Amino acid sequence: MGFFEKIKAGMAKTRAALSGTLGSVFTGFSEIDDDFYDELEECLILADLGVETAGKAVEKLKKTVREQHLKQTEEARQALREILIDMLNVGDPALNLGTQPSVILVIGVNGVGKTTTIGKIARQQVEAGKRVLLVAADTFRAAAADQLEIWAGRTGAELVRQHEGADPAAVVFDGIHAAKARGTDVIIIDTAGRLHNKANLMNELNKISRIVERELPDAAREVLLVLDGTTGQNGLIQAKQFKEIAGVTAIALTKLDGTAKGGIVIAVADALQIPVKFIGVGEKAEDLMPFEARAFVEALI
Ligand SMILES: Nc1nc2c(ncn2[C@@H]2O[C@H](COP(=O)(O)OP(=O)(O)OP(=O)(O)O)[C@@H](O)[C@H]2O)c(=O)[nH]1
Ligand SMILES: [Mg+2]
Repeated sequence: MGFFEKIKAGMAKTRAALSGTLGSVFTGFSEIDDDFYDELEECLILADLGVETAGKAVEKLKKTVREQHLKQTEEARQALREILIDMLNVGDPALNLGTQPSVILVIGVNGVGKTTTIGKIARQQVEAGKRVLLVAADTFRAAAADQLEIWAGRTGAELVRQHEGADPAAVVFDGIHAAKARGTDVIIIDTAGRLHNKANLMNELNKISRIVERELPDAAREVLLVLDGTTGQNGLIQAKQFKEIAGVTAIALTKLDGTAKGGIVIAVADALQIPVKFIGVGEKAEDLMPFEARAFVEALI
């Protein structure tokens, strides 16, 4: 399956929902008038762009229609595509892995798909010829490290883990030293999503960040926030909190295969101004796609 087909298949539920609603807006109205804009905005909100982002997109469309004297709704469809692509382009969509080693710190609340996403990224990096080390800094549950170990075995990545309840920052310290000794290219750190409270989580993430900074001051670093695409606007609230406490540099949206509300990708990029770098479209190792704004929007609209 090609890249475009894969996005289309992964986003099938969103596409089905949108082709019904958006399709009837673009074909049902013969001219671009207020009713057209109202209906369009409603469709975008339903697809989970959110009130704010949908409103912004429609305002931009009105401006383009005015400036370019567009008359046909089909022309408006083309213009909307370009507007949404533009709204998604908020930074470099590629991972910054320019140093050896480089570090990806993966964060997010429990169950969103952090560990699975790490396994999928490991697979891509190993396939690209990189030496990858997974660090099990989710020491909250023993099963978390076991799950990461399975992914390491499956993808050909290496693993550093300790016992349940170990200090996550100490595991990261171990991982970095192992990476330096072994000539690792990419270190990927798994963290706990479930902690007693927000202050606790913040302390732990801070501590891990400080260790990385101290031990690898010149390394390229990504702080990848994983969000469950099916949680919609709630995920967005979570994301804003993480952005505040953890200096997020990149976002992965998972489980888009399971939702008709894939427009959340646009809402997240627009609201946070942080690039979406991956989308998850299934549970298997190959079901993670590097994000490409144009292919994404063209698959949707
Ligand atoms: N359909 C689908 N399922 C996914 C996707 N990504 C992850 N999952 C599933 O979501 C569930 C949770 O994934 P995990 O990777 O364990 O999530 P986590 O964030 O590490 O969870 P904790 O370690 O408990 O915080 C698993 O059943 C995964 O298979 C995706 O893109 N699509
Ligand atoms: Mg996990």
